Amino acid sequence: MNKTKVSENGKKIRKNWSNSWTVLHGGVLTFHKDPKSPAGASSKTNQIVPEFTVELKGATINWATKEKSSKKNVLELKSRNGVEYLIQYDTESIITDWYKIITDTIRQLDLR
Ligand code: I3S
Repeated sequence: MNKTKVSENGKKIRKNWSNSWTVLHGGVLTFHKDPKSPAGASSKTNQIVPEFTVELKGATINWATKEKSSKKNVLELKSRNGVEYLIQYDTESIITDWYKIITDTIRQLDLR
């Protein structure tokens, strides 16, 4: 998916969209650099490098409004510690699946 951070502690950050492989495990969303992109390619190994993680406990997820991005199929993820991300993918069925699984995960974590 494509993702960018948009704000941190209420402060707006300049968008920097980049492509990543996304894994959800144990209530944590991890973005990995695409190993095929120059940023993800390692000189010695073929490993998929983790870029950053988002703890879903206490987070919120919504479809982003048009004002947030001109791209289609954009999700807005706000972490409990006040960092906001946009997540985007052109294939609607795939981003919709992510929306559902992230929503369900947040709900499950809130029940604990
Ligand atoms: O919200 P903005 O400022 O329209 O976001 C666009 C910019 O971040 C732009 O980069 P520059 O900061 O170099 O202008 C990005 O290339 C665009 O992708 C951003 O807009 P979208 O609508 O694609 O999220």
